[in-house]
Amino acid sequence: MFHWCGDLCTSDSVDNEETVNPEAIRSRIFAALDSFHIEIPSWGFANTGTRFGKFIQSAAATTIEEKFADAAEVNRLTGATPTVALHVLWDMPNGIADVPAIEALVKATGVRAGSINPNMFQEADYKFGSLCNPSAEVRSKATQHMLDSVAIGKALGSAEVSLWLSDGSNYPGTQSMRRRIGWLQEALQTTHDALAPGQTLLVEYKPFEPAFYHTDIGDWGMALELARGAGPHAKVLVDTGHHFLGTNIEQIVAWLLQVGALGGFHFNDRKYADDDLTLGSIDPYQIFRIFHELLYQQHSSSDAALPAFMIDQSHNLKGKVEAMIQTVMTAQELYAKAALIDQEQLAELQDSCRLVEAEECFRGAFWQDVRPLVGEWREARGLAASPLEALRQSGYVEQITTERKDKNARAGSSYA
Ligand SMILES: [Mn+2]
Repeated sequence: MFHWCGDLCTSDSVDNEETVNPEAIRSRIFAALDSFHIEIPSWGFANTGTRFGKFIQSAAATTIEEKFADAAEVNRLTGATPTVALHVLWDMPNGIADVPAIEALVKATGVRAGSINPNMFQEADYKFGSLCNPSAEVRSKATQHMLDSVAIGKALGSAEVSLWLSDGSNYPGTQSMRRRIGWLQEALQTTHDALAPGQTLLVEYKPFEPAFYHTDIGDWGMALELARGAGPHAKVLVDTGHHFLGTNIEQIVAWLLQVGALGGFHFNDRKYADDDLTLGSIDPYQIFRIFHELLYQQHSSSDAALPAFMIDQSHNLKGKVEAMIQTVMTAQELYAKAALIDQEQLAELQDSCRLVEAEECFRGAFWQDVRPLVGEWREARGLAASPLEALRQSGYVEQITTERKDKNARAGSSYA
């Protein structure tokens, strides 16, 4: 008789039925969670909204100090978010001159600077593109900003410079897609040449929005080709929301792992487009399938380093700190589930084309409720079993609401 649990099962001599070995499950989950870290974005704590307007929250972070404080609170409660992604425009408006201020915050909060995200969109000059702008002057300004971002990353000891390019066009024939490819290749090679040892250039793709006819890095094939052309320290970043509906994202992940080109993830969930909803809120099975590919890689190659896991979400209805903690908890739960798949047993079933059994081996892990064991892992690591409950008890959200509500009340919610 087939059981999903593979080497997590133990034979029971009385009725010759196998039962799950709780110790084996516990140690599998603990080992997976010990190596699981996920980066949180500074912009996830600030006021955001929809394309129609911002929804101001009384507790939203209004300064970089407040963003670091919120990130530190998430890390204190989850123990899994040691770094915060920074956006140069929003967090370091004076560029490299802001490095000492960030260093002071790192020292004060214990949260390190994570990926550096250049600003390639919020500038009047970038109306027709940044690195792909037909104007050589604008391209050169954008390339210089990439180099500044590399210098910021170097100064902060941050491993990734993460490029999301919003360049594209809205109408056929209005731009030369061919010439823009060449400009982009040139800019990424220049950026790559400036990387310090240990720095990685991440190239993110997106099929549409804000441009609606073509985007200059539209899919993973374009991103891969650009990364390869730039050099060995450029890799592809997969944002789970940046695909057309129905795209097999875990297959893209499998390919990028196979060719050694997967640099990182921006996790989020969506129902329709790039909705930036909470990870796993719409389709937890998809994140599980992606995690399986990563764990397969770890299993099949002992020296395989995990790519950078990052969250790219913006919550405009949920409370921001609460939603971030919920996200981290969901990521840990799905990662723990994926770690329960018995890779050897699955490979055997796949090789002998025992389709239903293979599928049961796979989805059997998904259907395990790992939450109690994830809670046990937290307690074993000196954390609260439920970070969400601990947040409620801490009074942190009430405290920041009091401190920030006047400043947020003055913030405008309109884009007009
Ligand atoms: Mn992203």
